[in-house]
Amino acid sequence: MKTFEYLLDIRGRKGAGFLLLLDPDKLANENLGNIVKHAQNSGVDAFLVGSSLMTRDVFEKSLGEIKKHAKVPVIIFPGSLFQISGQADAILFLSVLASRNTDLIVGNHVHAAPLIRQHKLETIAMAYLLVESGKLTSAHFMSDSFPIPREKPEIAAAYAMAAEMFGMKLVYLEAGSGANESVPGEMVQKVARAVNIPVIVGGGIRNPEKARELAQAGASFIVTGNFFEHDGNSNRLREFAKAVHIKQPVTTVV
Ligand code: 1GP
Repeated sequence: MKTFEYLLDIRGRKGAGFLLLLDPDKLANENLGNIVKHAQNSGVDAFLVGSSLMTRDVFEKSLGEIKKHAKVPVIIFPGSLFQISGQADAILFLSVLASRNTDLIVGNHVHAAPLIRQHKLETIAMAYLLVESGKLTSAHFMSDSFPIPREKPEIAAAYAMAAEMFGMKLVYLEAGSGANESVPGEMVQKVARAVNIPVIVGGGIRNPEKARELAQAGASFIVTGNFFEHDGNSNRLREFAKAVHIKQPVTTVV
């Protein structure tokens, strides 16, 4: 099964999918195997791998380690052209639609395309939309994108419609890693109702209640990264997964 079909299947069976973002720049290689095993035993549906800024040359090595232990798909969520590898199952072929830098809308993609084709890597075309989140995050800064105002869900919905009309397969509503505030539920709802393609929501999600609220608002996939990079939080992965899987009975959401 292709990775995108797998994601659609997860959404169909579980109501929404739980994606864990692994940032190779922040995680020590020797810990990755245990993180991956624990995460998938806890109900994580797929791994996203990427970073808005790599300060160490560890992308390939980390990806190899993650892939070695992963039973669920490993999907590159590229922060730059340096994050392309044939070791992954798929790559989010993302366009920062509201960027002021044309290379991030379509430009880097031209350089990436022949390499992706050479690796026979599955591409999942995705609109990446930055949403105002209470602080300037790395994602906002690096993507040279005006964030969509929080109280203007109709702007996000219009971007999502345009993405769908372009033939994109996913829309990512991004508050930015470590955001003060996650994407508003009202915006998620408006976007999810405006398009037929799945909506991914991430950035600043730090508790299962918020994850569930956003899944119930219409997010097809919830992404967390930062929260699980902190010591002790990994024992809460199962709680998050249960909260996101809105079609499954939830017994212990605290
Ligand atoms: C970042 O949306 C993801 O691209 C995850 O954000 O690290 O805040 O969970 P957090």
